[in-house]
Amino acid sequence: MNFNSLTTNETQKDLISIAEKSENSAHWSVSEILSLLDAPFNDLMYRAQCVHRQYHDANGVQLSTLISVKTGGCPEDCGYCPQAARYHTGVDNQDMLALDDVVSAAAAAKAKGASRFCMGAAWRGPKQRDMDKMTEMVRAVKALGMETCATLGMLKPGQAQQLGEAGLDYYNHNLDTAPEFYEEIITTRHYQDRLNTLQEVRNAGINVCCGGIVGMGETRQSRAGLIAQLANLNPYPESVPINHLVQVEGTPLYGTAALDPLEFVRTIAAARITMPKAMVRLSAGRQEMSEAVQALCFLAGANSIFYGDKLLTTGNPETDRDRALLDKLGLHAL
Ligand code: SAM
Ligand code: DTB
Ligand code: SF4
Repeated sequence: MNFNSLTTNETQKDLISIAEKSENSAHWSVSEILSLLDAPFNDLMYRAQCVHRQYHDANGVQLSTLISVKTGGCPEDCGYCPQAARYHTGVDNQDMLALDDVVSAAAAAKAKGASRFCMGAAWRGPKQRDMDKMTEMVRAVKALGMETCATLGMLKPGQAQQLGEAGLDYYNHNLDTAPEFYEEIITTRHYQDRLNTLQEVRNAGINVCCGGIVGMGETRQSRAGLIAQLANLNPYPESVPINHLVQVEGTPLYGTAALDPLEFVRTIAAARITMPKAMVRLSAGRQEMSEAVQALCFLAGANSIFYGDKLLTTGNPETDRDRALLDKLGLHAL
């Protein structure tokens, strides 16, 4: 399907048939998603809004707060990441946070209006002693009445189940990019490793939070390839974080040519159309984004953000600023 060769009415008809298809969670080819990304911007946004309003509160935004429970010193070589030990980024290898500190940060996030608390660790994957501490943290945060999320790297058989038994609601594990571009970004693990962990999470009955990063020098085709991978997971993830690369000095991806912000917006719209029931999170990169671009992301179907002054090691807009933006746009916290 080539949207550029169609009249506006034909384009809209085709976009509508794509939306109908998405309801049935059918298989998405990379070229179908590329057609979405290639569509006239207004048509794409219109379609994304139609899907969004069919499945979600049109003006609701879910707020998740992040904490890094184990920062730096990671053995992996992810080209975007300031926490990889091998890059000189000024992020040091730190000890794991104490339980009390995590619980008080979660309580503070709840008091500011966050509904979910996501605990991240700079590991290839957790060791058994880490699992003991993590399950304690999950239990304690859950006891505050918050949704819990963790992102700890690759999981071995049985580990997801332990987290689920402790009360973990979501596990975040990103595919990051399309399979063909993956090896240019990460060599210390494979795409299939990521898919295996996602399957462990599914089998344990934990909600899947899985997305990727754009702005790493990938092509539009690779952005389509990432969305296809996510949309074709069966079932597709409940939560889809779309991160804009935060360029950190010292990482291999520092200095990558800037992505046109409207490409980011298009990627959000494609995620919304192909994964209609998912919460699509406008994730990393908001601090560097104008309010106008963020507003377009919400219009494209993003309905979740990271809320709190920090992501894991890099900055995020101040909560007061975010509150002001939500107010200005007439959006409310879910
Ligand atoms: N170590 C675990 C792992 O990689 O699965 C969990 C933490 S890791 C920091 C979580 C995710 O953060 C990565 O998969 C990546 O998508 C995202 N991320 C890391 N650095 C980033 C950056 N500079 N810009 C945007 N997203 C980033
Ligand atoms: C996700 O997709 N994005 C978050 C969260 N999951 C863990 C992480 C963003 C990290 C940005 C770089 C940093 O702050 O270190
Ligand atoms: Fe380690 Fe995760 Fe960073 Fe990769 S993204 S270097 S696995 S902390």
